[in-house]
Amino acid sequence: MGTRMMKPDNTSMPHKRLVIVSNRLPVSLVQQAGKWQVVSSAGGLVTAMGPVLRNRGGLWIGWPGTIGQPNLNRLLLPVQSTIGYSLLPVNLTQAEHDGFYYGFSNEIIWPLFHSLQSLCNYDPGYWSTYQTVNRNYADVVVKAVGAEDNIWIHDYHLMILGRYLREASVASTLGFFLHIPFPPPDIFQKLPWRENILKSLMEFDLLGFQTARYKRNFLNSLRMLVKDVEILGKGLVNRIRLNGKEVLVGNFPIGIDYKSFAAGAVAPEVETRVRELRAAFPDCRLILGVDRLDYTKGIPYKLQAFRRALIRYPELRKKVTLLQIVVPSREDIPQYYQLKAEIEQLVGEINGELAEPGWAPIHYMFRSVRRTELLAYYRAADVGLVTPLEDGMNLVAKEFCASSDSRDTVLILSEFAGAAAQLRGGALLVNPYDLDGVADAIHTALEMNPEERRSRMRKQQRAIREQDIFWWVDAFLKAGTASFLQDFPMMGEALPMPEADTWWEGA
Ligand code: ADQ
Repeated sequence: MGTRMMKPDNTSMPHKRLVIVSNRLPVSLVQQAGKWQVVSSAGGLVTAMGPVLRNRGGLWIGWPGTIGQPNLNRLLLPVQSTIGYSLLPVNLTQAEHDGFYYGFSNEIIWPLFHSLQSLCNYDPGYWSTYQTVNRNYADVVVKAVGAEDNIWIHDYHLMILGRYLREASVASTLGFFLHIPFPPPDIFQKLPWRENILKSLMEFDLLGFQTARYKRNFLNSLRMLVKDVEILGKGLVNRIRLNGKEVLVGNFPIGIDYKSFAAGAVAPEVETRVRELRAAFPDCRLILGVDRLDYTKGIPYKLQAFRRALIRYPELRKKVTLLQIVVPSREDIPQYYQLKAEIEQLVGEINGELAEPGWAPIHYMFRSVRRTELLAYYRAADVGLVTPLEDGMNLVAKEFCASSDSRDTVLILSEFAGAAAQLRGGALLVNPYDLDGVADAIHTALEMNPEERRSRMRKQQRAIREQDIFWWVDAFLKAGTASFLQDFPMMGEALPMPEADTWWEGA
């Protein structure tokens, strides 16, 4: 792209090797009973990248989840033949990991990019470690790649990696995808290192955001903070021109492995578990919340909105239970363990205030659950309640719909989740800060007639099925090929994309 444009990528040519770089490798090294074990991660991204990496003889670079182990390469060797692609570990010291991951990434970028700037801790030491660690990643990448490789870098941990790669004369095509939101310019500009980050992002050839809104926020920040930047193209995809270089920027909503959720949800062991769960809550409709422990997920607001629903609509008492699963996460950061305490206090308060013999309004679990169990919860529920204050996409919302076999369940979804752009035709959209509004949506969901429930769920399932995780990988990779770019009309026009009507959300 731009000056580093790739050769046309058509079927007569071999695919270029794909190199993925992310904070974590798709496997972790863990020590169990004195022995090192390689544990795979089963996330959608790993599932979707697997076939592409295998076909292209790919490579994944990242941190293997362990500190101070000198033989990382040797320990990772055996698993590579099983997964069918190569793994290259980045070694980090404890101090590097703490300043980079807990510090800069999760005490500055995470809250700021979720528009919660009052939670940021702008420690200059964190910035210095973030640069050091991005340089460490660059050192590993530089030694492993050639000019013909396509490199796809993931997420907010590695936003300045492109700069170090270019400084080391890496000429490969560099793509970057941001999994979290990009904030509006008046929030982004609070970041002391804002120009550095924006200019570093401009070292990539292709930038991907989850939604049109985040892409627009990014472009507006560029306009505001970077001199001489030109933004070309309207609507679906844009080109950014700066100092003679062109960068392509688009929005690619991440999906899930739809078929695997739909099929998994009707497996016999899940059916059995669904029956047990329903029997455990006799005569009660179930509202389900599944969230990682994180202040962006809006769990305290959700609990309060549920309390409002029980107060505004007393007929719901003893007829409905909120099953709230919270998955442990980042508990070393003060805001996270404070949040856990706040949630537990609220659950106690609400149950204390409203419980009646044989019925507690909230059933709360703080643990990670196995996939069979998760699917059973998705299926057993009548209503999914997903109310983040801000969320890049929110895969739980999509997984809940994909697992809804009977299709007559209702999703209540925050309008501030990226997923709202695709699911707005079917989900009941709410403002998570509006406690009465969410309470009313809970009531509406429970009152809705089965026909409407089914028709709404069908719409959501179609959207999630059509733009699944495989579609997402394909869409991003296609956007980075010269053959695709050559089809673009000249700048200034609205740029057509393949499958344009399903590809992009409305802006
Ligand atoms: P997350 O903030 O982690 O991801 P989310 O998209 O909801 O949020 O994904 C959570 C994942 O954890 C889901 O795939 C879910 O199945 C899994 N999970 C949920 N509950 C679990 C449980 N109890 N036990 C085990 N696993 C559980 C970030 C961004 C999101 C974006 C994704 C992908 O913050 O906005 O959607 O990346 O880009």
